[in-house]
Amino acid sequence: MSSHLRFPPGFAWGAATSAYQIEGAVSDDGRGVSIWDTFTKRPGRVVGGHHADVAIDHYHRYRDDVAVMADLGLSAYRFSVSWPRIQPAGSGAFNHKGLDFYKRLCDELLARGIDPWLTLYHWDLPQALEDAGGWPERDTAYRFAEYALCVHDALKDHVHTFSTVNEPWCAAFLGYASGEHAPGRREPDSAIRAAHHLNLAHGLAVRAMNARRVGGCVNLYAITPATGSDADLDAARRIDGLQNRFFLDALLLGRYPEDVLADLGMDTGFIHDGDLATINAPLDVLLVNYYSRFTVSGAGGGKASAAAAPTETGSPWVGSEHVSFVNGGRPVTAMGWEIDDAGLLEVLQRVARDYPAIPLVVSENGAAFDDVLKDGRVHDAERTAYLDCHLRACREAIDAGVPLQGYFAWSLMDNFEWAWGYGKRFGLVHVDFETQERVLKDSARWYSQIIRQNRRHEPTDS
Ligand code: PNW
Repeated sequence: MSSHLRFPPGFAWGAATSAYQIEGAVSDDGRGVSIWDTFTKRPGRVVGGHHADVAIDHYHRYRDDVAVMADLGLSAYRFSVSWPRIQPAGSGAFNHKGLDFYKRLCDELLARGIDPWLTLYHWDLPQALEDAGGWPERDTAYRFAEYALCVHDALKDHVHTFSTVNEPWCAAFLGYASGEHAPGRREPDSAIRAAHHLNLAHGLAVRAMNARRVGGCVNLYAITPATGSDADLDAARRIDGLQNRFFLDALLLGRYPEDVLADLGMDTGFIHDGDLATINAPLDVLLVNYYSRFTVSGAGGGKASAAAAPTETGSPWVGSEHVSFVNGGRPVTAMGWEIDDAGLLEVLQRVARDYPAIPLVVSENGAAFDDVLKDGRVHDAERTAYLDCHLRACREAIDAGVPLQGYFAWSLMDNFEWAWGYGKRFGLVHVDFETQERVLKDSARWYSQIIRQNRRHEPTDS
């Protein structure tokens, strides 16, 4: 078994989740309303009309869930804090009961030797801030920095790494351009403003917190032109620009890519002098979420978006709506996402090559498959194969000199998969959404062995 899946001592072996996808308990202990609470109640927005009022009840079951993590041997757990639990109205009073939940969670993790990696924003904006205009409004970025400072001050002694905004691309373009995600607006120009304000929120928060260890998080794709034609090369440049460089260049170089701004051709008066210097705050680590590769064409003939949305949506590709996504011929997951571990190696090497040196972690990687629970087992060999080949890509990246310091499987447990509801299972751990019973899938057992082989020689583990 995988004898050469060997990683350097101290490598973070993790799994990831996010608050809205797992917690439930949407009215407990003074939590306010988030845009996902509102969005999921609107007809036609989420498959099956699913919402996450209960989700997988992690808010009440966190002790058992941490015990599962300990069983797996995880050395790190990446979770997010629900902003409306901490600040129900998005500004003004902080709710100590909300902070206490995350303190209890961190205490439990630390008692089990698991490092808490805290994400401040995984898409659950307080509804009151959306009512005031949401991410297209500059003020939201300032509100975020206040919230971040509060969480930091309350949890700084508990948390290993703070990260700011999970996947700003999704929050901006699925939330405000395609409308696939909350708040479900289809306003291309607002989405660009949202993207900038999410970047600004990141920079303001990093500077406000002055945390011991802080990171930013981006979701990166490998991108290939369908052919060598000028139209396809241009399509690849555009999609790479919007998906990858708009965020990487801002966070790590302190500028927006000129070609992307030119493609957009919009008034950029909302980008103030000094914003990019703020955004380019020094980071200790970059969190990279990686799932797939896009093959793109400028000649038409493909789909309007790679991640086939389950509901009626617009295009997330502001200013490049003509680009189409074609079949790259690889096997796909239950999401229809092509499996391409070479893309992960490519993405990691690209960041290491094109940007100032910064430690990296793969902060999400994983796959949904049509799991079957039978006799207390889930034989998800496809997921194991997915994790195995992507971990090999991580190993190759390290061999090639990429400063990769950890890997977080998405996700620890089956959960609420956004616009897809409960129909797509990404977990290492199977969850019965009626009884809330947790069962380790075969992939979890396999991952656990890999972790144990690697951690055997760690000083802290002996
Ligand atoms: C990420 N797309 O979401 C998120 O960080 C997780 O919360 C989520 O569960 C996971 O990946 C699996 O989907 C994405 O359409 C959602 O390109 C949609 C897209 C990408 C990432």
